[in-house]
Amino acid sequence: MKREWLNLYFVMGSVDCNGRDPRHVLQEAVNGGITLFQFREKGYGAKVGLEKRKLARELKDICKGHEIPFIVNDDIDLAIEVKADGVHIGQEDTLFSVAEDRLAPGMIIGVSCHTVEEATAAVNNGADYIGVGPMYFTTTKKDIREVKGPEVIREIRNVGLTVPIVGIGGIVAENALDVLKAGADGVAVISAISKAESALEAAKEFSRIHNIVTK
Ligand code: TZP
Ligand code: ICP
Ligand code: MG
Repeated sequence: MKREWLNLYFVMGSVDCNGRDPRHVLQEAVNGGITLFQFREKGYGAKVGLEKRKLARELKDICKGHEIPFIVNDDIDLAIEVKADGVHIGQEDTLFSVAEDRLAPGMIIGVSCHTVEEATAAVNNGADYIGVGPMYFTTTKKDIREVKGPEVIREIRNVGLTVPIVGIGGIVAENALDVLKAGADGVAVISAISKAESALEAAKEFSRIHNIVTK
């Protein structure tokens, strides 16, 4: 996978969009410059079964025209069915080895990590990238671990791990630069884009911030 795909990673499901059409929100985010998308259909009121699959296909089609890889959160069956570009798994989700066995060769596997130990294990397993968080407090995910801030990413870099990393959790335009400066390749964001008055403007602002570190 390309490290640059992590520059601005938008994660979203229908319940994250303040009642707006998730297809519209994703299209705006795409126009605003997101570089990767994860379909995370979770929480109270989330779609299941056929409805979830239909939405996954529609969102994947939006990404396709813009060369934005489409990642599915946790649901390996769905990822295979819609021919997603990869999956994202948490520490409590499907085992890495099980996901790897079931997915087509070349599919991206991202893993949520909270500590240097988990990051080391994920790299040894062959993770393509890791998501580290929660960077800051968030109400988007109900079962979050302890908030440790960007320092965890610095620790992971300090033990010599070069794996592609995104920070996640409570990231907004005002703190994104701290996450990048700690050694992240990019930021993963839900509400700061999905619930923004304009997902387009929000995504543009995050892209602008990422450009500060690459220039
Ligand atoms: N994993 C750790 S924090 C989080 C996930 C999925 C939620 C991030 O959402 P937000 O709205 O960007 O804080
Ligand atoms: N990191 C990423 C990138 N996605 C997630 N869903 C998560 C951590 C929990
Ligand atoms: Mg980057």
